[in-house]
This record gives sequence, C-alpha cells and structure tokens, in this order.
Amino acid sequence: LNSPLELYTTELGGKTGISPYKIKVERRLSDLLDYFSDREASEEILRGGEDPIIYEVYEIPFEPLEGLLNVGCTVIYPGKVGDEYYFTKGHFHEKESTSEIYIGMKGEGIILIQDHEGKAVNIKIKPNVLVYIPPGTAHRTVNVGREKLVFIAIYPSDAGHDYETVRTKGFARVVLEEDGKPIIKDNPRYKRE
Ligand code: M6P
Ligand code: ZN
Repeated sequence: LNSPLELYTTELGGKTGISPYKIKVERRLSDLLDYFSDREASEEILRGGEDPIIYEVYEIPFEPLEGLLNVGCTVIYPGKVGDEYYFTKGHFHEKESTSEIYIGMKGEGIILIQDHEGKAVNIKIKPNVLVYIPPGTAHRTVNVGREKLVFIAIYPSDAGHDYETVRTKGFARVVLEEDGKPIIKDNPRYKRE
C-alpha cells in the first residue's frame, strides 16, 4: 500500500484507466453466478469451457482510515449473459455515511443506484460525466455499449463493501437488451425488505 502521508500522482487514460496502480482485481463469470438474472445462461457459458472476464478493477487503496481517499478504475467488458448486459456486483458501503464519485473515461453505461427501501434511480455514465453517489445507496455499473466501459472511482478508504445485501436481495432494476437496445426494467426477482 502507498503511505497516506506521501503525495502521489497517477496518469489517467490507457487500458487500465490509471497508471501506475497498486492492485488489480479480476471478476469472471464464475464470481458473478449469484448476480446475473439468468442462471441457466451463466451455467451454459461455463459448461462450454469459458469463464469470461466481466470486469477488472485497478486500484490505489489505503488502509481503512477516516479521511483517506481510495482511487480505483473499473473496466467493464462489453457483453451479455442471456439478455442482461455485463455489470459490476454492486454494493452498499459498510460505513453508511460515506459517498463516492465516479468519473466516466471511455464507453457508455448506466449506474443503477438504490437505497435500502428499494427507491431506485439510473444515471448515464460516459466520458466527461461525473456522478456523485450519495451515502446509503447501493451502486452497480452496467456496460450497455459495444466497447469497454472505463470509469474512475474515488471513495473513502474506510467505506467498506457490503456485497451480501445485493447478492441476496438483488437490484430493483435490471438492464436488458431488447431489439438491439438497452432497456431498464423492474427486477421481478428483487426482494424488497
Ligand atoms: C468502483 C468502486 C469500487 C468497486 C468497483 C467494482 O471502482 O466503486 O469500490 O470495488 O467499482 O464494483 P464492485 O465492488 O461492486 O464489484
Ligand atoms: Zn462504492
């Protein structure tokens, strides 16, 4: 990890969005089996001997400590599982008071944002768009384009990721391809609290 007392710079752009970075995380279809709507379609792909990369995250993280900011860059590949576009797992922050900034770099996508009651909004992300994600909301990014979707994230290092809520309850909305275009629908499998 970088020392939080030392200044750093990183260059924006290129395949990894930031360079240099400290950590690379790779998420494949097998890591996301509980997240995509069409389980049968997921298993079909895996049975075919493929386990495609869905997204990568390049990070410059600090230890969890109030006042420190992590920087990450997420690269979501273009693709679908069944009719559903590739996306990130999505998460609430464990520390409820924390917010986050996303900045679009390449490609186009939709950020699904919802609170614990399931009140949901969707926001476009593309180059030169900055999105402020308020505290207490889950956020998932969906790549609806034909190229990789690249965006920068800036968030408190002590925010923490709560994946469990999203894994077990799902998102209120899904983004599907219909007639070659993305449409946003209510998720029939979403478990409202
Ligand atoms: C962004 C940030 C990260 C997050 C990543 C992937 O870069 O929000 O904190 O880890 O996207 O999203 P997820 O953790 O939901 O898979
Ligand atoms: Zn977050």
